[in-house]
Amino acid sequence: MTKTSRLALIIIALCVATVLPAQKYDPKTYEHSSADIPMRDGLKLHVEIYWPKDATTPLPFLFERTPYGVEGSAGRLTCCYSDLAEDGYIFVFQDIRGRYKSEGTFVMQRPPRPVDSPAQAIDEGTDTHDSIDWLLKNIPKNNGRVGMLGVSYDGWTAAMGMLNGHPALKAVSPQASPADMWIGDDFHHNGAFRLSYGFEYAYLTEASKENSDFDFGTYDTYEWYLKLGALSNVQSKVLKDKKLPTWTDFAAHPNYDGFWQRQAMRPYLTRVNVPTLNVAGWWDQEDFYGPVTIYRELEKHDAKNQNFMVVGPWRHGGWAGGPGQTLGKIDFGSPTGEYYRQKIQAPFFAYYLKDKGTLNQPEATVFESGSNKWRTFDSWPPKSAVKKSLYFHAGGRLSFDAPTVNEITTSDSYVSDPAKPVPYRPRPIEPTYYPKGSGWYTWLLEDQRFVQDRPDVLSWESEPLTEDVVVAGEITARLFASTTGQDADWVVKLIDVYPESYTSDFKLGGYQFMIANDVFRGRFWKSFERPVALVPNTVTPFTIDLHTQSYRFQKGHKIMVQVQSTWFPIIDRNPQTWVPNIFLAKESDFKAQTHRIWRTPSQASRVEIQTVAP
Ligand code: PG9
Repeated sequence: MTKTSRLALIIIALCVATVLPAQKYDPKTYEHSSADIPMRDGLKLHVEIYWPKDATTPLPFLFERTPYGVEGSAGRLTCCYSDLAEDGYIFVFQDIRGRYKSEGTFVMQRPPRPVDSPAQAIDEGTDTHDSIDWLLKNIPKNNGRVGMLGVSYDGWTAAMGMLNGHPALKAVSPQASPADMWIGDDFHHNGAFRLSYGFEYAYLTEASKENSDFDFGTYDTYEWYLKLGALSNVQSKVLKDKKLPTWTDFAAHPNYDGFWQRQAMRPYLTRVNVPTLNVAGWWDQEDFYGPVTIYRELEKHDAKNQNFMVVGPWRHGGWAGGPGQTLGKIDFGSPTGEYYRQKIQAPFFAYYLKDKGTLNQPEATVFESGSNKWRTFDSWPPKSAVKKSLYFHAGGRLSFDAPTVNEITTSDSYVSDPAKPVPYRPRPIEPTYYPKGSGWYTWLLEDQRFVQDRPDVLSWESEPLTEDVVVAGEITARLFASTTGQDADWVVKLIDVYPESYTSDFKLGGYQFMIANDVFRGRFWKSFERPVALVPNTVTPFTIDLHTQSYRFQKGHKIMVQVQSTWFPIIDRNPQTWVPNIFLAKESDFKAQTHRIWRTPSQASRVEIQTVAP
């Protein structure tokens, strides 16, 4: 924080001191106690509670529920919540059911109980409700209001907390909360299984009551997963007699069936009636689909205009602590995380929980990377956004002009071999959460030149731009593709190619910076519920949601699109022959196939972007 902004905060704090006892945060000024709170079914959930000992007026609660253990949560007041702590709250951190010191059984993303359930039936919503009831009655000097926040799993528990709408719950900030684990968050994207994340996370949370890392016994997990072979070997050769419920569920539910649909948040969000600050990071390697989807769904019935969205240039949770100025090799020009915590998050909770100030929260606050500026809009995507298409052409050219009958060739092809998959980040690929450092956190910002010359990665590149192209809104790939096989994955990446001679940072000359991406498992092109085999050598249309962005491609830069069919081991290998369930595929089912991307006037493969005027 700069001296001036620190001073400004102190001055604001002094101004409101007559109303509320705001104080400069000092960990020593907080008291601490623990409790085990009884739930409606008699089981107890453990909490750690911190409150400012010198508070002279009643304070609201800020409540976070986590599967990751609450011991030592005092550290969170320093690393992440210091701006909130300066304002003064009663912080409560809870171990969710079945984790660490809480009783009961952990269920990965336990779906909400049916509406006609008996009174004793539990879910994360009832656990939140019962905990809030208890806190209001048992913790002295509270002002009767509660806020919830958290990142990722903790963001999801905050979102689930809003479904049961305890009347004291007055403001919620679900941050990077997953919304649908099959369509677009941690475990699958468009039906393609996120192998390394799914396996390692299931082990982390289900191998025992407290976190435990799987021991690969090797540094480069690319090698380990490749040697593993077919997915069925995870149970038979790795886990053997050990059962991880989530792994069993992955294998039993390869399609978008009732299991995943019950867990997905979209249908439940109509129940929400509480101010909501949705937070996401443009380079979130875990849950970007979730927060944007939650915002969008809540917006459909936001009659009171109390549903907001903030997206910054962050990795998963990158806004929660630290300055947030750089990520990987990219410098975004200002401490965006600090800005968010001081100027957006703290005022949001202070307004709804403490009646402090007026709320000037715009509908959508997005960081426009490239120009590196915060922008605000009264809708997202902006109403003024205009769709443009980046078409693929012969000779690896990309342009805003559609292909004509005069193109020299009408398609590009490559052989994709499941035995030699394209790494999703440069090897060695450390275990996802390797404690001594892992490229996981910044892999979405890797320079894509590391794969550009592979024969199984196709690239189309524009001429240097003669003026800025400003993306604000949705990005969608429309591929027309055929394969010699019966299934294929399609990975599409939209890339900003920096000029070769990049004077502001010489090391970034020619950098291929991925600004949007995703994978689509071909068998689901007609239906996520009922996959079908692709017909060999037949052109099929695939629509791939590359999500939303706010990005300025600057004059002199080039735009590139890359297409490939493996992204290993974040995505499992597609056998490319027809098997009803890839989790049961045999080694012999995996075959190299030739894939072809078409670019004729009637089958014009392209990436559509929503743009606003430069
Ligand atoms: N991405 C993690 C997660 C959330 C919810 C379910 C499963 C995984 C997390 O960071 O908490």
